[in-house]
Order: sequence, then C-alpha cells, then structure tokens
Amino acid sequence: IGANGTSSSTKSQYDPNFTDNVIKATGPKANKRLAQLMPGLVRHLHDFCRENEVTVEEWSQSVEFLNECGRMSDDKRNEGQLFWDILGVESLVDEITYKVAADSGEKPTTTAILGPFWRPNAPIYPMGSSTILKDQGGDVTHMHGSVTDFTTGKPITNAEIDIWHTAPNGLYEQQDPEQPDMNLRGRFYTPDSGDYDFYCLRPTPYPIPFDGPAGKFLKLLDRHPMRPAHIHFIISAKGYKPVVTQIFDRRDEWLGNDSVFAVKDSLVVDFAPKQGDEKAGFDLKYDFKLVAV
Ligand code: MBD
Ligand code: FE
Repeated sequence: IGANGTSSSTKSQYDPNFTDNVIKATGPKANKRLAQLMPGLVRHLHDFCRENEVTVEEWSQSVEFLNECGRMSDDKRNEGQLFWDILGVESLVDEITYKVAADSGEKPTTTAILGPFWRPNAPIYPMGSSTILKDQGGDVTHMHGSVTDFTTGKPITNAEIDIWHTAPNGLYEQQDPEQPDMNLRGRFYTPDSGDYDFYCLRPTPYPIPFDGPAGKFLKLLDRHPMRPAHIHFIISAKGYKPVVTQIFDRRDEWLGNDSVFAVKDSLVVDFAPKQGDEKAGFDLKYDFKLVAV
C-alpha cells in the first residue's frame, strides 16, 4: 500500500496531497539552499514513514534518541557527529565535498573525515620534536616526508601539519583525565624544503565512544564500535585547498571493517621497524600533495 492511494482501506491516511502541502509551505523569501533541499528531504522522510508504517511510539523513540545525543554533547563529546559517522554520512559528504576531478595516475592526498576529536590550537612544535607528553607505552614512531604542490611537484613552504591521535589506551587526550592537556597533538610548519618530521606513536585500534545513544544504536544493529588504528591530519597552506585526512596502519585487523567507514586505499601506510634511532622503534614516511585553490 503506497502513497499512490491504491489501497482503498488506508486511503485517508495516505492523502497524496499531504506531502506536497508540507513542501509548498516554504515561503518565497526562504533561505535559498534550504528551499532547494526541503522538497527532497520532506519527500524522502514522508515516503520512509509510509513505506515502513512508522508508528507514533517509534517516532517518539527517534525524538528521544536525538534529544539524548544533544544532552550528551559538549566540547569533549559530539554524539550527533558520532551518529552520522556510524551511518557513513560524514564519509559520504566528505567525498562529495572534496573529490578531485583527475582520476588517473597519481593523485593528490585523499581526504578522510574529521571525526569528533579534533581540537583547535594544538601546540606548535619545531620540526623534529615529539607530540608525546607522557610515557604511556606504545611504539614511538618517527614520521617524516614532504608537503608538495601536486601539480608542479614543488615543495610547499610554511605548510601547517596539524596531527592528533589516541594514546595506547585507545583514548584521545580530552577523553582521558590521566593524559596531559594536548597530549599527542601538535602543529608543525614546513621549511623551504617542504620536508617535515616528528615523533608520534604508532596508533592503536580503538572503539568509538559507545556508552551513549550511538553505542546503543550499534548494539541494536549487532555492530561493533571499532575503528582501525589511525592518525588524523589537517594539512593547510596559503594558496592551497586544506586537506583533512587520516592514515591507517596496513597491519590493523579492523582495516576492512571501520565502524565509521573512513578507510581509503591511498591512506593505508606501512610502519617499518627502525634501527639506529634511540627515540623511535618505527619509521613512517608519508608525502602530502596539495592542490592549489
Ligand atoms: C574517531 O576517532 C574518529 O576519528 C571518527 C572519524 C569518528 C569517531 C571517532
Ligand atoms: Fe579518530
């Protein structure tokens, strides 16, 4: 039985004009983008409810779910974002927003989702320093490479590399009272050579926070909350499109099974054992390639 009114017994509940009336309620001075989005949004939502015969009881649960997400969120917890993440929506809009036209051969650095744990104003460190503010174990890694212009291949000077990742206990610094403020975060600026290097940790796979509504949702879907080990970056430079991205450890067991669907092949990297560096047991080379605006 559908919106086309073919079922005589339910016709009145499925007035074919109902959805159009809601869409037509938008006024002539409406926000342009919203006015463009509303017809599709209302049509999909209404069709969804009709097709699934959503009840008042179920709809109330969805209201409560959204309210719970809001109540749970503050500057350290972004439950709304987590919810969209487990539905793959942040990954989808990331790709829609940042996809690059050129699809053959070598590509500029691919984007990946920001996630809920970036913080502004991470400490600025000189090249070669470490983001590790407290010894909590883990595999110290010397990460290095270059930031170049994808088209010309020329080094980019004064590019900002903003990095953040979890501690070996699987927690970001703001989730964990035992970690110093801004632990495992930092910003680095490239010199004329465009080269960078710093010390960080080989990341650990970890569960997205699952003690809230997003976690309940995962459980109801018989899904796990794990993300493969990853390091987050924002690479930005004057005259270039900023790249929000993540890199992933090829050895990670969750690589093909990310709870927020963010893994892309070109972002999978190899941590190599490193000899002769008393500070680091692993070496990681990764080159960032930016596209001019
Ligand atoms: C994370 O650490 C993350 O990076 C993303 C994208 C979503 C949830 C938790
Ligand atoms: Fe993350």
